[in-house]
Amino acid sequence: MNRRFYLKALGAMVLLVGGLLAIGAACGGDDKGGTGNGGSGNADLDAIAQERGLTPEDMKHALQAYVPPGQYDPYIMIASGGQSGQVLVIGVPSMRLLKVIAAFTPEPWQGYGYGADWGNTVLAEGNPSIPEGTELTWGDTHHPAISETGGEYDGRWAYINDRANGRMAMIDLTDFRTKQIVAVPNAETSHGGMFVTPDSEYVHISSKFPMPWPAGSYADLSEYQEKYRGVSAWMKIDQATGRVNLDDSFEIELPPYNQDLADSGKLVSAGWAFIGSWNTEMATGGLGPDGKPNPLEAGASQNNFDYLHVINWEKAAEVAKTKGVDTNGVKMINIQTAVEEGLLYLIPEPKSPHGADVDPSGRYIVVGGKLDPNVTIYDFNKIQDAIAAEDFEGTDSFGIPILNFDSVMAGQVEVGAGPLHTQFDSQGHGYTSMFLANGIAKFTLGEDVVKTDEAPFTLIETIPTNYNIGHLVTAEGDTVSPDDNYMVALNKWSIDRYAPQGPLHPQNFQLIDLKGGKGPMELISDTPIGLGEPHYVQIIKADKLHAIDLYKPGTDVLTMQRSEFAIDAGQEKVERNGTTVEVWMSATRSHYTPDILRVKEGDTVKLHITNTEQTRDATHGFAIANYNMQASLDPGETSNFEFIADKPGAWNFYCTEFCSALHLEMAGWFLVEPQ
Ligand code: K7E
Ligand code: CUA
Repeated sequence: MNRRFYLKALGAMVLLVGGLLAIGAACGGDDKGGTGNGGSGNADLDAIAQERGLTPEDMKHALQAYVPPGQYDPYIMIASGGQSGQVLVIGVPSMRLLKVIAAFTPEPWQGYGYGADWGNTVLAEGNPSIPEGTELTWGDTHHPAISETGGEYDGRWAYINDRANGRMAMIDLTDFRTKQIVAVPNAETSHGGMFVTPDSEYVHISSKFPMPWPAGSYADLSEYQEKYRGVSAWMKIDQATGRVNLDDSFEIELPPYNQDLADSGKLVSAGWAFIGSWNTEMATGGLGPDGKPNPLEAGASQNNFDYLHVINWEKAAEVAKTKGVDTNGVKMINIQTAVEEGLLYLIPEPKSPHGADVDPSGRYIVVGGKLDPNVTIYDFNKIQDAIAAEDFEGTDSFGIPILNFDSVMAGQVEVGAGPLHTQFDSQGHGYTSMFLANGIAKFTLGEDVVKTDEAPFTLIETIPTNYNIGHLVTAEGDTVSPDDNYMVALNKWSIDRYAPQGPLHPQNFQLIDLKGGKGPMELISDTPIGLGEPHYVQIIKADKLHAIDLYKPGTDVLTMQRSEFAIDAGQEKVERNGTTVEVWMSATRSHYTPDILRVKEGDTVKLHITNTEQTRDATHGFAIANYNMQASLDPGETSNFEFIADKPGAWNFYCTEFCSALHLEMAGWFLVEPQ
C-alpha cells in the first residue's frame, strides 16, 4: 500500500476512534475515555498497525466487529451444527461462540445423554417407532426455525431438523435446552422443509428422499413411482410449551420427488407455503452392479424443470379434520384429496433448484437453480390469478396441476454460477449465495417492494466469498422486517484461510456489512467453525430473547415445574426398599449431601440430585467413575438418575464444574459392596 495514503487513512481512523471515545465519555459521564483525542492514542494505534501489519481497512473492520469485554452482542445467531447434531449460539457481530446446544447427539458438558433423565428422556422419545427398536444417538442439523409472532421472531422457541433422519427437535429459548425430539411419522429423512408459520401455529418439516409407503414397508426401486412417497408435515405447536402435538398435526402426501428447501408465505401470501424439489425425473441411480448408465446426479438433472410445490396450508388444516386418514398416528391428506380440494399445485422451476425463499413482503418467491446462472422470481399475486383462472400447462404423473410458468414468473436475474439460497433486506433487495461463482449477488425484487430508485429485477453488485458458499443469512432475515446491517456467508470450504490442522478444514463464516441495504457489501471478518458443517442459521435481535438466569428451586427442566423429587437443603435422605436404594441428594458449594452412598452389587439406584443454589452461574456437575454418568446441575435444577449398581468397587464421584475454590473437594464415594 502507498505509504502516504496509509498514513492519511490511519489518521482518519484515529480521528474516528478519538471521536467515538469522546462520545463515550460524554454519554458515560466518567473520564475513562480521557486520552481519546490525544497524540498518544494516535501513536499507539500507529504502532500496533505497524507491528501487526494491519491496514486501515483491517482496523476499521476490527472496530466493526468488536464488542468490548463485558458488553453483549446486539444479535444472536442460532446456527445448525451439521454432523455434530447440535445447535450453535453465536454472538453477532463479534462471532463469539456462546453455547453449543445439545440436540440430537449426546453432549457431555450439559450432561445430555449420560444417564441424567433430561437428555435420556428427550433422546429416547426422539427414536422412531418404525423400524422398531431403532436407537439414534446423532443427527445432522440443517435448518433452524425460530418461532414467530406476526411474522417477527419472538424468541420463544427454535426448531431444527435432522437431515439424516425424519426428525425435528424443539429448543426452549428460555434456557436454551432441547425439550423434545419428534420422529415425524411417514418421513424417513428430512431436509430443507423446516419453517414456522407467521404466528407459529405450525412448524413445517418435509421429507428429503421419498420412502416406500406405507411407512415401514419394503418396495424395490423398480417400483419407485408407484410405491415411494414424500410428505409435507404440519406439526402443531402447543402455544404454552412450544412442543409439537401430533394429535393436531397433519400431513400431505407428495410425489416421490426430492422435496427440498421450503418457506412459509407471509403477509400477502400468509396461509400458503412453497416447497422446492429436484429429481422430478424420479431417477434412482444404479451405477455398479445394477448396471445403469447414470449416477443419481445425472439422472436427476435431465429435465429442464423441476417443481415448486405450492400449498394452501390454512385450507389443508381444515380439510385434514374431515378427510385426513389416520396414518401412523397423524392425519394424512392424500394427493388426490389435495388436488380435489385445491390445496396443492406445482410450478416449474429451472435446472436443479435448491433454495426457495419468500421475500419480507410475502409477494415474491425466489428460487435458485444450481445449474442455471439465474434466480427465478415468482409473484404470489400472479400465482393466485393463475389458480383462479386454472391457467395450467398440464398435470404431473400424479394428477397435480402445473401452473403455467410464464404466467407466474415475475422476472429472472442472471446472478452467476450455482445460485442456492436467498436472503433479503428491507429495501427490496435479494442476496443470493452462489456456490460455484464463490460469492453473493445482490439484486432487486419487483414492483412495490423496491424502496430505492434501482430498476426491478436487476443485478446490483456481487461480493466474493471464501469459499463455495452454501447458505447465507441476514439479521432478522426470515421476518417481515429484516434489519439491514449484518449478513453472514456460510462457506463450505476454507482451504487457505486458517493455519492448517490436517486434511479436514473448518467451515468459514464470513461477516458482511450491508450498510443499511445501500451497499456496497463489505467483508468484515472470518470465523472458523470446527465442529461440524452448519447449513442454515438465523439471526435474531438479542433483546427479543428472554433467557432465565436461574431455575426456581427444584425445577424439572422438562416441565419447568417443581420436580416431585426436588428437595430443599436439610431434606436430604436415603431410603432402601428391597433391592432399590433411593437417594435425595443436594449439591451446593462445595459438597454433596450425602457424600457417601453405600449400596450392594445389583441394587437399583434412584438418585435425585438438586442443586440448591440460587446464585447465577453456580452450576455443579455430577460424575461417577466407571459408570459413564455425567450431569450438569444448573442452579435450582433437580436431575434424576436410575441405574443398576452392576460394578462392585469404591467409586469416586465428583463435581465436574469448577464451581469454587474448594471445587476439587466437592466429591464423594459410591461404595458398591460385592455380592
Ligand atoms: Cu443448501 Cu441443507 Cu439448506 Cu446445506 S442445504 S447449503
Ligand atoms: Cu461444584 Cu465444582
